[in-house]
Order: sequence, then structure tokens, then C-alpha cells
Amino acid sequence: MLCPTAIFSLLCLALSVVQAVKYCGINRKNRCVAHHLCDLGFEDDRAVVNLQVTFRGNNGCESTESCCPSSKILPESEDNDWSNPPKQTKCGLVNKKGLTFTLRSADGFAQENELPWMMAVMLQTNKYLGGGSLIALDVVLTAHHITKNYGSDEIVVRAGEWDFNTETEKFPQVEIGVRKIVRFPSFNRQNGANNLALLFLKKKFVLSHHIRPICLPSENQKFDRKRCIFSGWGQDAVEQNSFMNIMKKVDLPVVGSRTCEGQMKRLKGSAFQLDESLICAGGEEGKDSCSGDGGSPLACPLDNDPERFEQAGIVNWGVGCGEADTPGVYTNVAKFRNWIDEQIARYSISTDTEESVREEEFHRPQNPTTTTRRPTTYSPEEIDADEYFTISSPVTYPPSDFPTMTIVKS
Ligand code: 4AZ
Repeated sequence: MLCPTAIFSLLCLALSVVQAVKYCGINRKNRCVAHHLCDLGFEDDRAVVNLQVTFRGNNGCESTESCCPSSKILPESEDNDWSNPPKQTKCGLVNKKGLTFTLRSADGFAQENELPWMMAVMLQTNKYLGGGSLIALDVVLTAHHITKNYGSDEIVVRAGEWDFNTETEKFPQVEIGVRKIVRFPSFNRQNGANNLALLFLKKKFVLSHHIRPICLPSENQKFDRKRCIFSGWGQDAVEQNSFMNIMKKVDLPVVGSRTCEGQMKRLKGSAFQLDESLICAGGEEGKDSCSGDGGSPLACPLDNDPERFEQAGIVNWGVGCGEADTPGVYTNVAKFRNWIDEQIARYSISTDTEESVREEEFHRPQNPTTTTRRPTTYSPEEIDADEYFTISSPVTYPPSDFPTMTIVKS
């Protein structure tokens, strides 16, 4: 606000304070405050919030806020752990109950800040392209097809996002531009083979409670029949015309390749073959990734530490969404582990010693038999986005235009 004189400045200040207060509820006697500043019930130091209430308009407050009676409003406390950098530098850690509040009955949705590796891949113009995952502090893994028509200077990645409709999250979102896109060379748009791209960022994210890389699996890691989680902001697999503002989180079984191929032959004809760079997950009614989820990660718990996650897949394609016995198809990240490591060694921002020690811990040590072996099927060739655009238009999967997202449940 522009105020010409000192008197007006004071008035302005008073006005902006008044403007920041949002009244809500019956007779507008309550105020919208961050959930953790409203004493309507806490568990484990977190405010507990009913998701249904949040969806039903939330009394005019943001999804991160409660409509709080003045007698229940708490002062912001300075002495919490969040102001310090995280002690744990390991990859793949989640914030199971969110950081500042916990959604009750959040089936199908992530808690705020629950999956700190989850990235939104956006155009500079704020258009959402798809999902991605943070695999090092300056590297995002995503699908080839969602970035295919763009150069690095058009794309930004956003960390710390949860609800696209609000910017009131306690832990702020952070956006960083892309310096270089490295796409796996032989992407096949007919069958989705080799559908992955690395986005090398202009600078590193600062490791924080709400921004942290996911682990990468070793090259020969198998996930068959494991229950894993997919997260994204694409279409609701149940109400298929609704795009999600709040991050979805769905648990899915990884389906063995033979089973998946059999199920897909039923739908796509007996000649269908699942490329070996792909894995399948899902096949349970209503639990699925969907259009607009391209590039988002499928994360599986580590065998020896189930509170931590490694990335098994990247959302690639599928036949419809949420149908029983019709799993979604994901890029098999393990198959590309060596290629990813090589690209990171080549293009990641060089680290000083202290940082590189911290960085080291973001990757699970490779199985000793695979560290020295070079993958034979994937050539470690890098291609710059600016030089490489694929030509013909897609057949089935890449979502063409991502509509503006709107709140879905009421
Ligand atoms: C898509 O169009 C898409 N049900 C992604 C995943 C699935 C279907 C479609 C899986 O991006």
C-alpha cells in the first residue's frame, strides 16, 4: 500500500493489520488462524483437523487454517524444533503426521509436508505440468513426456507444495528454476519405454523439515507385491473430472510384470508386451494414479527401515483410472539407477566437502556388485532439452492440457 505522509503511514500500518485478520463463522466472531494456533484438540503436539470440514468450505478459511473462537487462539511459540535445521540428513524420511497439523480421516490425501520429496513441475507462467521427486538437493526426477515441449528456462520446480489453493502453509513453498534438462535418450512414446528426465536446478534446495530427497533403489532392486505409495495432484481416480488441489496419497501394490502384461493384453490386445523399463502398480478399485499425475513418484518403504522410502516408479501411463485389475504403468527407476548416477556425477552443482558429505547420505549405498558395472542396455548418453524435442504427437497417455485445478469435494 502506498502512503504519502507519516500520518498516513501509521494509518496504513493499522489498516494492513486489520486486513490480515480474517473473521469467520456464525456472526463472524471467530478468526481464521493456522491450525496449530487454535486449541481445538492436539495429539502429539499437532493440531488435529477434520478433513471433511476442510473440504466443506472451511468457514471461509484456508485449508491450513481453523475458524477459531478468540478464547482458543494460542500465541505463536518461538521455541520449537522446526526453527532448527533437521538433525537427520538421511534420504527418504517422511513426516508421517504432517508438521504442524494432522488431518483426521485423510484417506487418499497426504498430510501437509508429509512427503518432503514431492515436487510440482511447473511452467514459469504458473501452469502445472506434472509431478516430480527430489533425488538430490539440485536434481528432480520426472517423466520425459511432461517436459517434452519445453526448454529448461521455461520450467521451475516447486517444493513444499500441498494445497495449490493456498499459500498459507507454515513451511513456505520454494521454487527454483531449471538449469538443464537431461532426458533419457530413447523414450518410446508408443509403449512408454524409457520415460524419464532429470531436471538439474539453478541452485540447491536447503535441506529442511519439509524439503528432503527420496532415496534411489539399487539397480537390481525388485518391488513385486510390495505396498507402496503414489502421490500427485492429478485427476481423482474416483471422481474423474476433478483435479486435486490437495496432494493425493494412495497406497498401491506393485504388480509382477507377467501378471501386469496379462492384464494389459486383455485391454490392449494379445500383442501387447510390457517393456522391461516399466513396472506396474495398482489394480485395486479407486486406488490409482490418473491423468495429470505424469512424472509423480511411486515410493516404497525400505526393507530395513520402513519409515523411509525409495523411489520404485515414475507415473507413466495407464488405461483409464481406478478400475479393478487394471494397474497403472510406471517407469522402473531401479533400471536407470546407474544412468541417473552418471548424470548426477556429470551435471550436479559441484559440492564443497561439507555439503558433499551430507549429499552422500542422500543415496543408499549401491549394492557392491552394481557399483562398478555399467548398464549394458542403457547408454549413458545425455541430451540437452534445448537440442532435443520429440516430434509426433502422443497416442494415449501424456495429458494434453492441464486444466486449472479446483477444489473437488464439498
Ligand atoms: C496419464 O494420463 C495417466 N491409471 C497416468 C496414470 C494412469 C492413467 C493415465 C494410471 O497421465
